[in-house]
Amino acid sequence: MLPHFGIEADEAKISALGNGHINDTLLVRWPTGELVLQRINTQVFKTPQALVRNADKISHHLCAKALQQQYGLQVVSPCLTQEGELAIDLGEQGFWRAISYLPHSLSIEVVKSEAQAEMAAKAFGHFACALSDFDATELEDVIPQFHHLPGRMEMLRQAVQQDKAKRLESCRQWVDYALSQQSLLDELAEISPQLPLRICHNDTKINNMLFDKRDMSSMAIIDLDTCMKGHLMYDFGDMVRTFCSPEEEDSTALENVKVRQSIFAAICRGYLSELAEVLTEVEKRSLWLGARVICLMIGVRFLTDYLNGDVYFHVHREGHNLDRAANQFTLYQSLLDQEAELKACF
Ligand code: NDG
Repeated sequence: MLPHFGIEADEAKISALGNGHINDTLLVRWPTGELVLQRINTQVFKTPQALVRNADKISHHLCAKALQQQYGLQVVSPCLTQEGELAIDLGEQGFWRAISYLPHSLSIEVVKSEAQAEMAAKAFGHFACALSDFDATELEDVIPQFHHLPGRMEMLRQAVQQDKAKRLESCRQWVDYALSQQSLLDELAEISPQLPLRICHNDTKINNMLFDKRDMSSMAIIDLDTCMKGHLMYDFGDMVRTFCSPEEEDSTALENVKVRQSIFAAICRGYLSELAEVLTEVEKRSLWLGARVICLMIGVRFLTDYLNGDVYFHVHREGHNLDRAANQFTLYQSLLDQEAELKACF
């Protein structure tokens, strides 16, 4: 597929890039250039053309803002094919698109300090702010009901019932735990209708923010693929989920998996420094709920995929999805255990 992007195959050096669970991401370097190539997982993204169109619109909007100097981060932009398209569909060989590579960029898996957390949260807040005047009807829903806890709980129940991979016995404890958190659904049902729909990133993991490796300043927000209309509490929640734990998402050292209060406070400071004027009072109140929902929901999704036989998330070892689920439920429980202290950070 390289020639479609104007690259001579025998001149190219290709290496795997990042730690994504869904798409295959490659860094391609050749004597006169470099770019990032991605094979979109079309099992997950059923309408990949809509995905590349969405990402293109978002990056255009951000580039325009950068020109007006209202957006201080760099923007990853699509690189068109030789045919002038946003992607190339090679059937059995995959649906491919290319995006610009930002030199000197670096992604991290675990937040090291409050300063790092605050900087990244500020960058995600800045991103949301820059998109606050983007016409939401321009974006297509690439994964309908993506952050929809009731639907995700239902999928877990179905997976339990079907027990396709015959794994239920090995994870019953976690299934019971997840299903016992039903009261969160009532809280959600009460608050969700009061929240405005905004353009959200929807995957604000720490590794979706690039740092400049020369001075570790914030450089860019990447992975625009799940940008859709939604509630900002989930973007806040995904930062809490991925910044606050001192362990990676799949670590089995559960005794270390907990929410670091100082990092939580740093996220609140950074995010609200950009968005305090934009968020409604109800949205501000919803942030605490967003943190709990996201941690529980990602645990539910990993557990469901484990029961279904690892058909959604890439796995690299036996029981990988179960390890991830146990880790995320442990983090969720740590949020509940520290409720009073964490709520005091807002
Ligand atoms: C992937 C998921 C994201 C999830 C994350 C967990 C999609 C499209 O993995 O939702 O939170 O690390 O499912 N993306 O990025």
